[in-house]
Amino acid sequence: MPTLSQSGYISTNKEQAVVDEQAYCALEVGTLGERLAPVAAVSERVGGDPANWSIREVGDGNLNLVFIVTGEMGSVVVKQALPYVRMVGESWPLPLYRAHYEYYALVRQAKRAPGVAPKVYHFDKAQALIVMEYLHPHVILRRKLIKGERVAGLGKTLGEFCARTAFRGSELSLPSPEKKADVGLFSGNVAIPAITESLVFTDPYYAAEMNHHTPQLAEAVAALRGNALLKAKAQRMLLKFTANTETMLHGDLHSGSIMATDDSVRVIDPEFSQYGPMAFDLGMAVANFLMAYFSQPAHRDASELEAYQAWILEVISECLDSFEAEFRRLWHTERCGILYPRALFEEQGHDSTPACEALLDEIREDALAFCGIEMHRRVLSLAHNADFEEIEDSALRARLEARNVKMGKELVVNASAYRETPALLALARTHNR
Ligand code: SR1
Ligand code: MG
Repeated sequence: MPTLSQSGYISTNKEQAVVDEQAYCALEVGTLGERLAPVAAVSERVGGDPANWSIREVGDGNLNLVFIVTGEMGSVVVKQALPYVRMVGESWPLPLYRAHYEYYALVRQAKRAPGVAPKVYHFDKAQALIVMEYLHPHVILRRKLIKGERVAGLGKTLGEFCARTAFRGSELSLPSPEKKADVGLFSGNVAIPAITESLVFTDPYYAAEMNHHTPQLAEAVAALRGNALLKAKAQRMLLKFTANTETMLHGDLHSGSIMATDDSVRVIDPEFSQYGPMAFDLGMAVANFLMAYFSQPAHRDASELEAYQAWILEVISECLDSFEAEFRRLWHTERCGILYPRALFEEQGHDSTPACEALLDEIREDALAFCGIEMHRRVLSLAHNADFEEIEDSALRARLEARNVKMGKELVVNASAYRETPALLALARTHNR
């Protein structure tokens, strides 16, 4: 399959590998200090003698190397793409150019939703390497949700982040030439969207080669895969995902892409960024909260379970509500692109509020359908999430996963019925019984 090479020319995968291999060299703990000492962005922040730097590889994601480098003055994170999928190995090559898109996305997120993404200190295209802010004492949100820890402002921060990036990355706000140029730029990222297109939208719905699921879930899986209406709706959502370049997405907004303390929330890891539908990130985030919710009976004592699950539902509600509140605010204060221009509405004495509400209805409905699909893929396709995966008792795991799978199905085929948040939360409670 042709891909865009680092030089910007279309090439075959084979040529890509040759180009990359000439300059690229994967970092190692033993040599990282020596290699990055000449980079001022690193040495000035870390400080002291590079020979004394403490260097740890902490990457626990599916794709990349991630190092924390600490010296006398401070710490930085160094993230480097590998030329293959880390969780699978060298048998699944993956172009290094994905690091460019992660860098482009981080820069845009910093402008569109300030203060949420990590600050970028240095980018090395040939090495597919980004040096960025060390978030401390933040930990991966998924770990906190499994432990039963609360994060103040979680739903609000995420809802606002999704609204700001959705609105300000679209032609509701961006000058049209700038937005179209950006769509062109990001369209060079072929390999990463291809992962989402298959692992998220397609593989869960048939016996794809890399799939796996808990054996006792077989009946629920068969029901899902036998549902042609569901498969058609999932493919309709895939068509929207591939063809609708409304805004720049984070593209992988699960609870492993969020870091938090008790009261601070940051969004990391936008390497799956692409231009796509405004509803996508919101739907992914809500799906990951719902999966945390359904998995709780395996992680909590009865004494804490009800209250903690109720808190997760509050987070979902806050996330959806603050998305809409922030989107409405931006609609009225920052709508300066070619879409829904004031010349057609306010300047003609027409209130544009109904147009905004109709758009929000569509976004909510699409978000819930994307949400249901994400709930399916995380228990049926290749990359499962720890919320369920760490449940050792496979019978219990299957029971909880089945709740998740069934609610996901309802959201995909009947999303419009859950437009109002109370209806969505009631559906979750019903499946949780
Ligand atoms: C082969 S990559 C598997 C998954 O990891 C990433 O975080 C994405 O969610 C992707 O679908
Ligand atoms: Mg990731």
